Amino acid sequence: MLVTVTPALPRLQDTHIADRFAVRDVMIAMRDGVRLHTKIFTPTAQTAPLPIIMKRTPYGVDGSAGNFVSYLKALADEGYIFAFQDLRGKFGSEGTFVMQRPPRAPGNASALDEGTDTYDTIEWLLKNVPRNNGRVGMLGISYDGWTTIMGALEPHPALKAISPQASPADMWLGDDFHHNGAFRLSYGFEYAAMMESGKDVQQFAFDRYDTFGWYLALGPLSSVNARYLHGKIPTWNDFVAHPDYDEFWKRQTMIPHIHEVKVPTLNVAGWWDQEDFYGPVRIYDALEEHDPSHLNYLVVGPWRHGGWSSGPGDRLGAIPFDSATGKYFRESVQAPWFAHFLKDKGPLDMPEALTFEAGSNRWRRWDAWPPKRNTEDRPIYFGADRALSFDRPAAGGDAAFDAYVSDPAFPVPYRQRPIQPTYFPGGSKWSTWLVEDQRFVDDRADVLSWKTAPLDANLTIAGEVTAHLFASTTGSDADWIVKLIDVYPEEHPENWDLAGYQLMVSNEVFRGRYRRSPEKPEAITPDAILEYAFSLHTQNYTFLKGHRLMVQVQSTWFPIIDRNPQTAVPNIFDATASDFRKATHRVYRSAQYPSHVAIPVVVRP
Ligand code: PG9
Repeated sequence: MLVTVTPALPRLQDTHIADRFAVRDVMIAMRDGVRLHTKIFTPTAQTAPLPIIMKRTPYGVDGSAGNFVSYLKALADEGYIFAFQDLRGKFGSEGTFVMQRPPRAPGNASALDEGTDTYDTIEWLLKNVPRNNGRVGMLGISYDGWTTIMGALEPHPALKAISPQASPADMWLGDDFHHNGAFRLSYGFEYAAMMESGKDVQQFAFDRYDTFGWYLALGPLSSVNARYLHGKIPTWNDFVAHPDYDEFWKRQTMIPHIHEVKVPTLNVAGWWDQEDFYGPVRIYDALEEHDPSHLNYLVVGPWRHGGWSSGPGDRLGAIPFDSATGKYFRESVQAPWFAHFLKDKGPLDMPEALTFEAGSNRWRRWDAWPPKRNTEDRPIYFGADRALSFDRPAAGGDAAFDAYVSDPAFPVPYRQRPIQPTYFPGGSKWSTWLVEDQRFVDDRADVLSWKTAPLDANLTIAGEVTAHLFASTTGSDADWIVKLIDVYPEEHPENWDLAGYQLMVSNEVFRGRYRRSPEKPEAITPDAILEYAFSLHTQNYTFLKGHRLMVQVQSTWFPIIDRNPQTAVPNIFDATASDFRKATHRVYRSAQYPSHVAIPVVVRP
């Protein structure tokens, strides 16, 4: 069933590279003798010693010259030596690939991890690459961002600046593979198969273009190994063996290893990152707890996963941003930041946190993220007649609610069908699904929406958005998905494509069985009204005058999230078809059970 096709990630043209760089392919021996394939680009025009910028990737370095066309163009124009390396077991490198190889335990000096491979590589580069100036920087997006932060936990002394971009931090709590314990089925399945079917990357061969029906026909998750993977994909087997937040997932995250900002760090995230938004902000937060010298920075733009690496970034899907945010990042943020720390160029004009405020479409500079001043947490309450307002419900107990039947046999699609395979070579809407118009599900009986009146003034939020649901189910487990939405006015002559548009601003899923503990799932008592409080992450956004705020609640988001059987079973990966049952879900909106979303309103601009 698995076939090799073109690599999953797009390759850019290798234009003019031969004229600018001398390119060397080398095999660099690590401390255990395993050799890693590394491509080194040395600028031919510069004779002065230069810093080295390094990127370590599981996606193959043969097309890496494409980086100079856009992502690393401004850096290449500034002048650096570049080194791109295949991780252990991938493409030209020897050894065994381990998905998110955990950092070694403190004090275990004989163990290997991505940090030791980074250290050994830097040691070799300093000795063997002519005309280097003894300083190294590291950067990368997503997996390559993760190798960047892993390389800085016990850094080589020559590592002087890093930019982990869209790096996952915790694969169970909030990044690619799970969110709050809810399994990211389509991503987890397709990514594991892609990375672990061979040394290269291989797309799973679906028998259809719209995978929604494929995942539905799969039935219970046990069919994956029974019918397709046959126990051969280690990461899939790990998903099955570790449904809860156990030591396996806790060993993988680098957060407990962060006790100090050892290297100046530029953290980068995208507000509409469909893969890793939790990670980069979590890493920033963890470093920020130990940053007396102010070496830790954050940039968040209006981007999809890695959207800052190419193109102007003046829009995402249908949403315009009025300026070239990606180009601005590459030329006016990333390049000067590295030049400051690797070439002593300065002064550095960079605030603690730089965020793009979509809606008002401007960059904002903050002295803390989330801001500590000038914002107020304000609850917006769900009310009768699907109204949403700042007024807390005055009356009612358990009689004021809205209800829907959640049926695992008829799940809500997370994006408009057809749902192409995630990294479909023929093009996939995966990368922009978070900005899709939510009207495509708004009229479903199993999606509840509440909305405000049109705003009479702009309303800006900056900071963390949280959901507080008071809800019950007739089943014994349930997923709760909460979406905060900007509803554009029906009258929108400046851009009719956006008239009435429902743009998701914040969102998250919570798997009910983990309400008390991520480690120990518990059945939900049928019909009990319970509070589910969870973060919808930070955001900086302006809801413009005339727009409305909307909140949608639903219990399926398929197939990005696997179907909750709605019956408590010990391990959902072992659930059988008969465990999947319809349930009636109630969302309460009364004085006693005031479901709401708390938003951080900027009270002084
Ligand atoms: N989101 C991808 C990933 C990173 C790390 C582990 C698993 C997946 C990526 O884009 O690299």
